[in-house]
Amino acid sequence: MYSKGKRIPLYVIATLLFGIKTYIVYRFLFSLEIENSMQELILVINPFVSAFLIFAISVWIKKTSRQMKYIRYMALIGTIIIFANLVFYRSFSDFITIPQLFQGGNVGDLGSSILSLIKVYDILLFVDVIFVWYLSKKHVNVVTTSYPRSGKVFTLALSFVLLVGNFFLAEMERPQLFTRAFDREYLVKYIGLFNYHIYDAALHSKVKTQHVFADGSELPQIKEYVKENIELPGQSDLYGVAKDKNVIFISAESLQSFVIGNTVNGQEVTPFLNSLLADEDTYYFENFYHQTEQGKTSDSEFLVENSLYPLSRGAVFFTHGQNEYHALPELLGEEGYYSAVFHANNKSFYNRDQMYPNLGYDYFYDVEAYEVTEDNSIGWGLKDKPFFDQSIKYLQTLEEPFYTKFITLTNHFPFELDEEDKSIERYDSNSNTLNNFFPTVRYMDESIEQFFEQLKAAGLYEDSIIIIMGDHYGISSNHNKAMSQYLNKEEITPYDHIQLQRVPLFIHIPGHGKGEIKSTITGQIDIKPTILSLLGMEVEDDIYFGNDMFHENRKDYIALRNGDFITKDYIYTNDTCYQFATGEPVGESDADACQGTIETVEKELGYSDDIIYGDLFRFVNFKQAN
Ligand code: GP9
Ligand code: MN
Repeated sequence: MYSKGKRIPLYVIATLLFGIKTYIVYRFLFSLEIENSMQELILVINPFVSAFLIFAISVWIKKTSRQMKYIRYMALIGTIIIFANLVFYRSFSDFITIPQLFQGGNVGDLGSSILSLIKVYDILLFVDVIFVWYLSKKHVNVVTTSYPRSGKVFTLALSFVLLVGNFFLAEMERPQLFTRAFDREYLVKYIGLFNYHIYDAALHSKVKTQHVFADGSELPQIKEYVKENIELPGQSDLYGVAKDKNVIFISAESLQSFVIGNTVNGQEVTPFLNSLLADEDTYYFENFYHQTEQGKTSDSEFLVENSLYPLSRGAVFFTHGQNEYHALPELLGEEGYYSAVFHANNKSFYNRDQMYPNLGYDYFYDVEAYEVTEDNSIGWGLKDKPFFDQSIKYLQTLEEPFYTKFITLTNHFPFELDEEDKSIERYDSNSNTLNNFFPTVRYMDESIEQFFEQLKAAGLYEDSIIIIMGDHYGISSNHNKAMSQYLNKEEITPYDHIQLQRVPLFIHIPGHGKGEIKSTITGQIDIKPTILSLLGMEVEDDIYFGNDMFHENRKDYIALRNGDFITKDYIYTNDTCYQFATGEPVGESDADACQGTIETVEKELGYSDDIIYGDLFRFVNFKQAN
């Protein structure tokens, strides 16, 4: 019926359509940074290479119906993978990893967030699938392929040649792409989403084996590194100022430093926190960076409690919740502190119900401890004001001294807020996310102010120190255009992007009287040693990577999880060394300015990873604190 000449193999059609679609998604829906024409070329090529690799296998399937079925299902599965990554990307500016998939529970809990991440036009992603489906059912004779053996071998060889060519170009443009692999965006950009997932799967099984084979032989080297590079001689001036006091730690959801002291529509965004800037009992660190990755809030918790880095993939709370740790709640517990976390979310979110006892927490007041109604909740759940309100009665029953952590929730993407809770107007830009951010930040600011008052009324204030920390960014680089408008900048440069990773850190010590604004470069890795020092506790032979933030001789860099870093003189990101003060790239004469720190940071992150992947603390006999 059909002449031979009219045949167009379905695998070719599917490759072309799928390739074009993938390219469009890369180019217009993921905000991948394209720096030169070589990168652009690789980005055009890799969708077709991956698609060809997947669909061309079908030439080996003899039975027509099976061949057709294989192509249709591959088109469907491939599209679902793109779609899932797209939804994930809209929230996290990142790509899915296998450990993230095992956090399925979390995704379910996202609820309204998920819906706001899906766009009507996403349905267009499935148009080619439907077309391929139709051809494979209705025009089987035109699109089916039956090559002789040599044709099959040729097709297979061609797909490998294309793949190798793609990898070759990628490696040329980005040496060590596969070995360093700090950054998933690079991988997707250079080898494509599908090859990235294969790479991720291989990495994941490597992690699993690492645990089995670790025997602690790396420990002496790591201990030596900590002794030589991290441990500091003597104490800071603030050593012991909060001896025996309660510690109240507030993890402020998605709070970034750019709102502090700033206004929107002529109104202060955070009047209460701003009042602390000038407060004589408060230290504010203006150059304090979050160091989180995919595990967001839980990564910030991990940094705070352990002074270890979270992982570059997945949430370490989830992937390594069973490990041995030597965390702050445990150490404080040895000194007679009672410890508790207050957070009105499901206890299993981020595996907290497993991780908290493992870190040494005595109690977790999760959502079950709170009265949550339709009226007092929004977005992710209980609003911050009723959250603090309802927490006070529990706090009053705790044995003192206590170490407590309060994790707020209202200022979470997509930053929903009831009209009655809005004290300031939304911003006006092309990003609803940024627009809505300001009123919810203000709401959180008010809730913290109210909490201070309640602590005073409950008689707990005087005997406590209160630490307020932003957990991670709330506005991702997807909103750079709106952000540049808000910040009155022409564009958000890679340097600006790093500076936007600053989150507020307040240390409030009632009655202290010496508070000030500090510009020391600090980060979440420093919280554990800082709290220990404020409480006047020395822990011998601990293994950690941060320093007391008040110590004069502290290490002079803060490493971000992707290997970027900040020192008082330089910011290193995107393979470029920028002057800290001006944001200009360093000149020729200073070309190597960042080199030494690049190596130290890589080593340090590597050691931290070794500890976690190998569960190395199971081989250490930590001494008791004294
Ligand atoms: C979840 C809350 C938010 O309980 O801490 O987590 P995030 O999405 O910010 O990582
Ligand atoms: Mn968070």
